[in-house]
Amino acid sequence: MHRLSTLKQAIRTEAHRLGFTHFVVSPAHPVPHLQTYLAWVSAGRHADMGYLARTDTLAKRGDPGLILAGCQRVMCLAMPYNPPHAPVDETRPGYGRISAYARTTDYHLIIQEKLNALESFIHAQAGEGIGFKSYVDTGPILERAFAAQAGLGMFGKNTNLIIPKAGSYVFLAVILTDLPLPPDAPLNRDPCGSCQRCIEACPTECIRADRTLDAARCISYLTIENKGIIPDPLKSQVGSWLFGCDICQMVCPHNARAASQPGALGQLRLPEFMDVVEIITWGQAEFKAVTDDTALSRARLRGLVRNAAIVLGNQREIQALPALKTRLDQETDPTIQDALQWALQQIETSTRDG
Ligand code: B12
Ligand code: SF4
Ligand code: SF4
Repeated sequence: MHRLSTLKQAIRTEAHRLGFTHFVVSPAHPVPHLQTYLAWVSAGRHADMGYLARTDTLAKRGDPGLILAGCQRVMCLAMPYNPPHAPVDETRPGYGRISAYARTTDYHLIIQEKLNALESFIHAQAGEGIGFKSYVDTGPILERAFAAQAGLGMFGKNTNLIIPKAGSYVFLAVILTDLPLPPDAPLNRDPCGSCQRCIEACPTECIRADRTLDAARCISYLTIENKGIIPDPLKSQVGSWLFGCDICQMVCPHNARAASQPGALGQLRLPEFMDVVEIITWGQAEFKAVTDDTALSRARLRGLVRNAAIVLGNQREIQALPALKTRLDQETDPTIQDALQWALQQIETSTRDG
């Protein structure tokens, strides 16, 4: 036991050196809050994110031993990213907003490399025979639930994991292992009390009372994961969000003092507001040049052009009419055509009425 406590401390120190600000260890069994997850999926709240409901991934979410034979612990790590700077209601005509997490080189790439380095460190310390499987975001594992179970933070009403004093602008990562490191205890506190700010501020009212989301209505889902047409009533709720949404975190008092983070995720590569008229004119080459190796590449060109049109429609941006019309003349993709037509209609109606 003593040897494992010493090893755990050495791993924590190395994790900090690699840029993770928090490191805790959770037992792998039983899986925390699995029933909440299963009920969420059964109710279809995962929208079109089919990977969340596949039978094989459901089984793995229920038993980390199906991912790593003999899995005993889930090491949970957090790495903060730069918070948004402009106020929550700031709109810049002709510009769309991108969520704070997406402004550096894609965190999946950076953090996975650091997880590999941490695994190598543990192998060097404790022997090559130790089993690992690490994930950042993309694995079939309830990252937030394990992190909460080991006291890394607490679930807020906005469903994000909130770390005391640090807030929620953090990425989570996990390393499953067969090494029986001493586990950490949960915090067992509610970070919210009577606060409801995120629920009141969410434009699409998708935050549910049981601390889950109706993902189909969340702007983050609509602008990133949803590959098809955004329903008209939700288009207006997207506001100026070009990629992702930070509103429920921006209004959260736990993030009031979130500090700019130096270093671990590298330089900011994208601005907080991007020129959406320009994006309307983009082809694959321009898209690739700007978004390569950033999280924005996940939306693909068609997603980003769709979102840019919706932002312009919401802003009633008259200057954008020529670009929108030119693109519509050339466009063959029905999802983009729909967004362009909607934007033109919004702008033309407002010009007529105003
Ligand atoms: C699918 C997904 C989404 C979906 C659905 C989000 C959701 N809230 O369910 C969409 C596309 C909308 C999304 C959006 C965002 N996401 Co996302 N997403 C995921 C992903 C891949 C799975 C989440 C999931 O399983 N959801 C289903 C719900 C039911 O499960 P859950 O989130 O674990 O929720 C648990 C709690 O509700 C808990 N619970 C319920 N009641 C109670 C009560 C108590 C007291 C407790 C303790 C727990 C509890 O039980 C649930 C089951 O574990 C995770 C990575 C991962 N593998 O976990 C990232 C992840 C959650 N996303 C992340 C981020 C950064 C975001 C965005 C901020 C990005 C952005 N700026 O646009 C937004 C935030 C939106 C929001 N308010 O949640 C981070 C969150 C970091 C954090 N501090 O929490 C994660 C962990 C990725 C990462 N590795 O860093 N995301
Ligand atoms: S990310 Fe935006 S749309 Fe999604 S729950 Fe938070 S405020 Fe609502
Ligand atoms: S805004 Fe208030 S209710 Fe929402 S997560 Fe933060 S503290 Fe909780």
